[in-house]
Amino acid sequence: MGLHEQLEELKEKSLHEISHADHLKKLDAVRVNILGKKGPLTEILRGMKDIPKADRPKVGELSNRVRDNITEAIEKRRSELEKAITEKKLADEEIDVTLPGKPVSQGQPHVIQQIIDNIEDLFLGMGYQVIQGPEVETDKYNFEMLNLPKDHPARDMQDTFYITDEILMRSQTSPVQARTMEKHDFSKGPLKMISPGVVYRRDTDDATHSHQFHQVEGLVIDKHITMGDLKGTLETLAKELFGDRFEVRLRPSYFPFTEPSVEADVTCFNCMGKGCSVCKHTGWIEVLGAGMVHPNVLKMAGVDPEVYGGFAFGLGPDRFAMLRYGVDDIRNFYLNDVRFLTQFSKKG
Ligand code: 2U9
Repeated sequence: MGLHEQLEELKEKSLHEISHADHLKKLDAVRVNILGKKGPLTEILRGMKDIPKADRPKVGELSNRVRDNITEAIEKRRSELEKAITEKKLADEEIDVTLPGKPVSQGQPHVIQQIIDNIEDLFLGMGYQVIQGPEVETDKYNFEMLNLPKDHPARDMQDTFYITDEILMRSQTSPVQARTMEKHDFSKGPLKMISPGVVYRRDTDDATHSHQFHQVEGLVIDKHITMGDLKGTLETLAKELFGDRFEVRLRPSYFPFTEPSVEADVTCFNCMGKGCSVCKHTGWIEVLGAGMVHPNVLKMAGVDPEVYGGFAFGLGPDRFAMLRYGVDDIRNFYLNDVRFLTQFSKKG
């Protein structure tokens, strides 16, 4: 058989193999087989030396055409196979838009955090800063700086988790205020802050006690701050948090870090002041403690009590939440049972 016929036959055979290659790897193998160095095309071309010189250009031209035809056929087949792969992929991934959706359950802030968020929003709106601090504290900032020296009987008021003699789990958020007051540059203006956070006490957990709970404390230090400013601030807090019809009354009390000290009651939300079992028939519910910052506390933070003064208050969001939602066991807030927590979902 002449080179001419061999080339024609190779072309036919190759085109057949190419059209029957049913995936890309096979097609590639076919390509290497036919067009490779050891392939039949190279082999046929080697035979060129045995034909008359005059015939060589024609055979050369034909062999080029055969090579081009084969290459073209391979490329065509490759794009057909690639297209089929893409089509199969798309068919496999087809989404049935008529299927019902799977519900996505969305989380929400913990009920205590919701209350803290409300309080933060209110005070941020009145120009206060929200400042957080360490939960592991030193004796100095948790007690000493708050007018509770080592031998002070009021230290017995709260049992504390000590880590060493000097390091402890904070029993109040007041150390955050002490640290901030110490750093504050009063020539630049007053200090107005609240410090929300978790505090720790060595209590045995029961329905009304938890060894871990939350506090939000507030502090304002400036020239000419009076108890009237304190009462006005607490009234704004009560009305914003509970509603316009709520009143605040102050009763004398004692805290080592404030003098004078007060306890603040708000109108009972249950009977609106008429007297009921929730407020033990007084018409009032105790919600926070407060007072004018003790001169010793100011002095220890490097603030001159002759020039500056201020008020401070402390409240417990856990107690707020218990009163507001009628929760009778504080431990519910820390068990994190979703059946309990989702009852406070704002999304319903
Ligand atoms: C500085 C000076 C004074 C913060 C205050 C209270 C009164 C208070 C408790 C109420 C219930 C916290 O949640 S609770 O356990 N707090 O009664 N806290 S005055 O006084 C400060 C704080 C910081 C530097």
